[in-house]
Amino acid sequence: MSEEMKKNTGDYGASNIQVLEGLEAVRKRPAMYIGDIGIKGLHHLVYEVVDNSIDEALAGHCDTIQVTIHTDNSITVEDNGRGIPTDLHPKEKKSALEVVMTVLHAGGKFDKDTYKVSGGLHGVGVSCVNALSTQLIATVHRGGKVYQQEYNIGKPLYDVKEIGTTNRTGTIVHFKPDDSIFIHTEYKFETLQNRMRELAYLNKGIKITLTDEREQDENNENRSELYYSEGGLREFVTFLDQSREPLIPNPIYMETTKGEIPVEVALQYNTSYSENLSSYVNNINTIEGGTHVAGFRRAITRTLKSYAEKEGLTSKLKFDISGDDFREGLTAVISVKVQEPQFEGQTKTKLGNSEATGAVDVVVGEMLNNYLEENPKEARKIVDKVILAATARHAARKAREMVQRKNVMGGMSLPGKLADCSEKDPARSEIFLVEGDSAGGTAKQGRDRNTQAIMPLRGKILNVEKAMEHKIYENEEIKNIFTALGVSIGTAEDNKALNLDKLRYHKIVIMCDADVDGSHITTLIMTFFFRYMRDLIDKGHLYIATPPLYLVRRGNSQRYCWNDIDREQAVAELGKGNDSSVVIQRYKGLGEMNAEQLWETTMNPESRTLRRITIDNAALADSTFSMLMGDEVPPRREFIEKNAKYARVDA
Ligand code: 0RA
Repeated sequence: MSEEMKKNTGDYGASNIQVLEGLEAVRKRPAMYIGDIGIKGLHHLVYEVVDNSIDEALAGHCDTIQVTIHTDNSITVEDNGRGIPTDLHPKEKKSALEVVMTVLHAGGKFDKDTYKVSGGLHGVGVSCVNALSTQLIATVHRGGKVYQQEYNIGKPLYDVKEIGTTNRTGTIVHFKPDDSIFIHTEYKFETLQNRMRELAYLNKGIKITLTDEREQDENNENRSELYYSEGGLREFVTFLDQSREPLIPNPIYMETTKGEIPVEVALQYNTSYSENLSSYVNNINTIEGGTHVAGFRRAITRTLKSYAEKEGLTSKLKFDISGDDFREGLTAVISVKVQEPQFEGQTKTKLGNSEATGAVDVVVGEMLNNYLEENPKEARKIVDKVILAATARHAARKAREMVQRKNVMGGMSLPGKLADCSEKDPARSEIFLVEGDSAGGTAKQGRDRNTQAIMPLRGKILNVEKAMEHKIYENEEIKNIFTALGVSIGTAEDNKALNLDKLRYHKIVIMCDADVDGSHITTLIMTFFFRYMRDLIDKGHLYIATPPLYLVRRGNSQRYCWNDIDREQAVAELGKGNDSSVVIQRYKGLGEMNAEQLWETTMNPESRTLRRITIDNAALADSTFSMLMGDEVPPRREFIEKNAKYARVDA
């Protein structure tokens, strides 16, 4: 403890030393508390602070939360709640505000009335944010007065002080993440936007605004968006399905509390063939599902099945309807609040509390049953779709078995189009999926044949978003991808799990032209992987190559450029003193590069940039893919360039 600290905060007792040790632990192992110290962890700080305000709102004391990104990438979160108490904390003998800000897990503990169910994934509290910030200022409006305390890496700079009077209440937390801890310190509007939007849907009635002071529009106004949902999850489902065609007019919706567990569910059927299920526990996205999801599935299957049987709609079927058939074209969001959630699974996003299964099962069962009874026309549409799914599943199984048989019996007969690498260790092998035979040819000449395999893909591969499953497995290009990668799928109806044991390459790189068609094809291929080989993405095997957009030349000097800013810089530098004779070549296709250029710019592991595809938010990725693959033709190129929600720059 420094002399200065003693001076500033007066008498230091045992509890102070514990506080410092606690915050020291956070700074020593930040990843243990906030997940990582990369872009995710950086954004996590905001979520952590916002979660406290959400709790205050859920307790019924707050309806407005404002989040601001400042020009220096510091953040302010402001709410109109009761304000964090500032009176002396009896045990700690200091202001409650200071305790909340400096003691790990101190959150709302001393307020027993607060129904604390929100909280970040790690639920670590605002003191962690404080420990990881070079500056944090907490301002509280409460009881007619304004109080303030400021901290540096979690340590108070002075005791809580009164700085004025006020006629409102609320809490304002302003913090600047410590750039000696975080690898990235630049906030992404889109990332915060996705979370704030999600929170607004999950907690109807709360107004959340997000303002970015780094970006102004033509009127010199900061970029600012309001997220507010009156309808809660039914609006969330409609949002997720915005580019799909609904099967019934409105989502089926229910909100109630069952055995102390608040349950909110909305579901809609659409004309697509994929399932899009998102689940939340205490506002946390349970990516791995868990007991609440199990309850949901059970209820859907049981209720629809008994309705269909009761109505005599299944009597002519020669095979059983399986659980999967009830889920085709189903978009649903489930949100439960659990007092003491048990999180399990690899990423701790799987709910373990067994009581959630029954609660969700009962709620969904009743809601769906009522709906079916009251809406026979819609009920019939849903059941018809289920029966169609069951019929198609039958055909798909046959088709899958065909692919499988060829893979297994053919003794690894690789596709003729594949130019394999000589390396046999998958960890050191990569495969490039290249758009078009001609670019494929160039890539074959340019590659390192020891470690790089090339597989040209002809034309547009099937749009998996629009095709039924059996069609997918009948598609030549898709069969080739399965065989080349050495990936198989279980043929048993209850086990369509991907088998990656024989995966032949640990890096799978999509390489397409840098034009509109190319990005469309990239998206098609990504969608295919997302729908049918999701595990490959989750395990980090899928990448996008980034060919340059320009070559700037003057005499013997040349420079490749990946964007317009680079290009202007290159033109300025190469043209120095003499602005003539600088030539800019725009690469539209891979085919415009020779083998050497392609190697140098796009394939050479020493100099290329690969983007790894990651899925941060499956529901959003899913609706994004649907949007991209739907009938409208949005600016796909821009979408991919902005390396949207799911692509991340990799070495
Ligand atoms: C505990 C008790 C009370 C308020 C809060 C916590 C509180 C915490 C945060 C964090 C961000 N915004 C917040 N708003 C409120 C109030 C207890 C009372 O007034 O009786």
